[in-house]
Amino acid sequence: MATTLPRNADVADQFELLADLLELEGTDMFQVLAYRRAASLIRETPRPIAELALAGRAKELPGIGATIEGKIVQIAEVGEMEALTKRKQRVPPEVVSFMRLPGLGPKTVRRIWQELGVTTVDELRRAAELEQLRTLRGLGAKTEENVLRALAAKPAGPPRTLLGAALPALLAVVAVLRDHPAAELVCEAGSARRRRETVRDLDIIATASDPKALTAYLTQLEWVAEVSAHGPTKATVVSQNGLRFDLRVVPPHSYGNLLQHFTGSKHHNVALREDAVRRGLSVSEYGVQDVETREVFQTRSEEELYAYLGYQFIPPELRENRGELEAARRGGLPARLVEHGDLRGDLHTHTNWSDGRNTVEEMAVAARERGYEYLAICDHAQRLRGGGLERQAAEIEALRERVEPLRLLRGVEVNVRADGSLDVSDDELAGCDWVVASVHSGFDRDPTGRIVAAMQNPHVDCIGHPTGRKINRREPADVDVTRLIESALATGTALEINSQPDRLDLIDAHARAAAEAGVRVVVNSDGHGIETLQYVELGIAQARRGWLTADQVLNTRPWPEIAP
Ligand code: DGT
Ligand code: CA
Ligand code: CA
Ligand code: ZN
Repeated sequence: MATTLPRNADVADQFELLADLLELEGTDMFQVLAYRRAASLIRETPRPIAELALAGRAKELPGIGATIEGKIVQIAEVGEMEALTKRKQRVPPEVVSFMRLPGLGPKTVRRIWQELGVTTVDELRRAAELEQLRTLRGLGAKTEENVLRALAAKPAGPPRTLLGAALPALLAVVAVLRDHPAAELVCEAGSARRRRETVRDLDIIATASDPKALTAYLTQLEWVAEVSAHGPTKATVVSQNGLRFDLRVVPPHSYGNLLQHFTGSKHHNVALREDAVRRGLSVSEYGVQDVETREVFQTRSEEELYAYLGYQFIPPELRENRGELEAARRGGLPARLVEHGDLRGDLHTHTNWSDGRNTVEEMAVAARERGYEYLAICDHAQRLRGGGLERQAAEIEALRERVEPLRLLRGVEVNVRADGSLDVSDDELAGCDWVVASVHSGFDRDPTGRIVAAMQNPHVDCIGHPTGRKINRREPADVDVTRLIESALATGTALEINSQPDRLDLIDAHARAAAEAGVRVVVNSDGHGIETLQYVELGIAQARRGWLTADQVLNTRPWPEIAP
C-alpha cells in the first residue's frame, strides 16, 4: 500500500505529456495515439503498474509492449522516463499548454513557438495583443481574439476527472462494499450519482451493522494507494489511478435524508431548503423538522423524503436547480426519463476501415450481442478515399445476412470543411443509409455557418459532436446552438449526443433545448472498438440530465421509423 513507487496516475500523466510533446514535434500520429492509449490503459488498471513493470509483467496487459514497459521501469527507478526528459529539454513547458486553447492545434502551436519565438503564456498573450499572431499564414484577428478570451477564462485548479473514467471504478467499489458482511445499504452519491460529466471526488453512503469494519475494509483494499482520512464512520482513500473516494457510514433510520443530502447538488439542496422554510419545515441532512411542532421526520427512503416534502421523486440526474423542484411540485416532471435499455441501435461507429480497432463484422456481432436492432458503420470519409467507400459498401452487403437479425447500415462520417462543403460527393452520399456530418478542424472559422450549410445538404442526416469540445482539452467552438436547433428543425437533421467520455456533446442543457424544440436527438457511442459501444451509457446519462424521455431520443425507435 504505502510505497514510494509512482501511482498509476503519475505514470499515465507522463505518457500523456510525452504524446503531447510528440504531437507538437510533428511525430507520426500512430506513435502519439499509441502513447495516449497506453496512458488511459495505465490509468484504468487497478493494479500498481510500476510494480508490474519492475517484475517484467506489465507487458502481459493488452496494449503494453516491451517498449512501454521499459519506460515504466525508468519512471519507477529514476522518476521520469528518458524520452520525456529529452523532449522536455527541447520544448518549453508552457508551450504544451497552448495546445489546450481553442483553435490552436499542434501545428499552429509549433509555428507560434518556432517562428515567433513565443514560449510562455504571458508571451502568447502579448503576441495576441500586439497582433503578431496574424503575421503567420492562416492565423487572423479571430485567432488572436480567441486566444485572449481563452486565456482570460482559464480557470485555476486541477482538472476534474471524466465521469467515464470514474464511474466504472465507483460502481465496482460500491459492489465490493455491498459484498462485505457488515454492509447493509450502499449507494453512490454526489456528482457521480447525478452523472455529471466530470467529478472531483467520489462519494459513497452506506449503512452497516458494524460501521468500523466497513470503513476499515475500504482502507485495506488492494487498489488503495493512500489513506487520507480514517475514522469509525468515515474513510477517504485515493486509488492507484488517482481517484478520491469518500465513504460515510450513516444510521439506517435517516439513510434517505443523508443520501439525499450527499447526492446534492448543493444548488438543488439550497433551493429545496428555502422552499421548505416557506412551508415551516427545516431540512438538514439529519431530518426534516416541523418548526412549530418540533417534530422530526427521518426516513430510510429518498422517495419518502421527496413525497413528505410535497414533490414527485426527482431522479438524481435532474438535481441541479434547473427548474426540477418547481416541476416536481406541480407533478410536471417527465414520467420516465430515457434509459439505456431503450436504445435499439447505434448510428455512429468506426471500424478498422478508418481509425477503429475492430472489423465491420466484429462491430456488428458486438452490437447484436448488445441486443441492438441496427448499427450504422460511419467511418471517416477522408480515410475511404479512392473508392474505399464503395469497397466497404460491398463488404457490408456481403455481411448483411450473416449478422441478422441485426440490420447493418451503410453510414459515413463526412467532414465539414472550412468553407462549409463536405468531403464526399452527393452521388456517393446518396448511396448511404445514414450520413453524419462533423466539424473536425478550423473550429474558429464560422462553425455555425458551416454546420448550417451542411444541414442544407439533403443527404446529411445528423450532425456529429456539434460543438467539438474535448473536456479538459479543448473549449467548445463558438457555435450558436439556438441557430443550430432552428436549422435542424427546418431541415429535419438530427443532432447527436456523442457519448465519448471527453466529448458528451451536445451537453445536457443544449440537448434539452433541442428536444423541447422538437429536434431529433440521437445518442451515439462514436465507438472506435467493440468495448467502447458501451459509452452510450454516458450519453444516456447526459440525455437524462437534459430531461429527455425515450420518445425524444431517435434511436429508441425501430429503423424503419428513422430511415431517411
Ligand atoms: P464534486 O465532488 O465537485 O464533483 O461535486 P459533489 O456534488 O459530489 O460535491 P461534494 O463531494 O463536495 O459533496 C457531495 C454533496 O454533499 C453535494 O452535492 C451536496 C452535499 N454537500 C457537501 N458539502 C456541502 C455544503 O457545504 N453545503 C451543502 N448545502 N451541501 C453540501
Ligand atoms: Ca463528490
Ligand atoms: Ca465528497
Ligand atoms: Zn466519429
